[in-house]
Amino acid sequence: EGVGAQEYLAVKIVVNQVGPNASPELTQLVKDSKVYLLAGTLRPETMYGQTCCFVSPKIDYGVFPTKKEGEYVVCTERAYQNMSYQDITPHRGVWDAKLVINGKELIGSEISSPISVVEKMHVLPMDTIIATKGTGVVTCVPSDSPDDYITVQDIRKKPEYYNVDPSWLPVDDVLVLRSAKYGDHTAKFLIEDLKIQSPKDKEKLALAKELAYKEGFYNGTVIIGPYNGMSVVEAKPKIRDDLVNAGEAFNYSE
Ligand code: A2H
Repeated sequence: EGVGAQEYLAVKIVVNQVGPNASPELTQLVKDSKVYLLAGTLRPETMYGQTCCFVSPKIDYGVFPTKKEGEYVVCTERAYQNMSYQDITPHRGVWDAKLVINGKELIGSEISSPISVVEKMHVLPMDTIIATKGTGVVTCVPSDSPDDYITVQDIRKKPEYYNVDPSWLPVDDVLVLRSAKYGDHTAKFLIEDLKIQSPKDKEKLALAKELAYKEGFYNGTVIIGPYNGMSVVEAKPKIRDDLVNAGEAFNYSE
């Protein structure tokens, strides 16, 4: 664990329909209740550009109750346990899951996030998700996250290797931020500039992530939505608050 607390935004992504790998229990729960994937992000200002959502086929997730009757969120037990001490869950210090599922069960699910420009999205696999960070669920913003961009590219190259139906892949990237250094498609710029070939190029991806983050935050401008034209520094808390006030996200720290 690092020093101090990291302020995450947990974004609630609606599961509309399960994919081909879902168990009968998960299928039934999604039919009868509201089930959300809980994506942990540090970049709320990019959420207009979500095009899919990633889970890891190597991670087990819990489907946990929220404070609302008949509503559930999917995340790692570790994340939910953490939340259970932040007055976010029904009972402090209680983290019993309704269901425990492997990430594979979720892949191919049909999902949506009201703030995203893309109406119908799917769940895709990301092997580099770390079980001990965030919620274990990563919402995909290929315009501004080098990790997300290269992961989608890799799946596009060899969908059969990933067991992904090509129709689940996002069509176009949605451009949301502009910077003088990297233009309107920061992730693509950095992936090409640093010649990153695959999600396994760890060191280069760490550098790309660092460069993207700094430029996006300090010199970025929003180019979409209600804050079009505003600096990222100004718009970031506004977009975060809008999501929280709409009930589509909540803050938590870890
Ligand atoms: B970010 P930090 Cl547009 N494993 O959200 C791997 N990556 C994870 C994760 C996990 N368990 N949990 C969260 N993340 C990702 C948006 C975004 C993010 C953009 C650009 C950069 C970026 C859309 N994906 O992250 O190591 C999540 O992706 C780079 C900083 O704690 C989360 O924010 O800084 C970020 O990594 C948290 O990683």
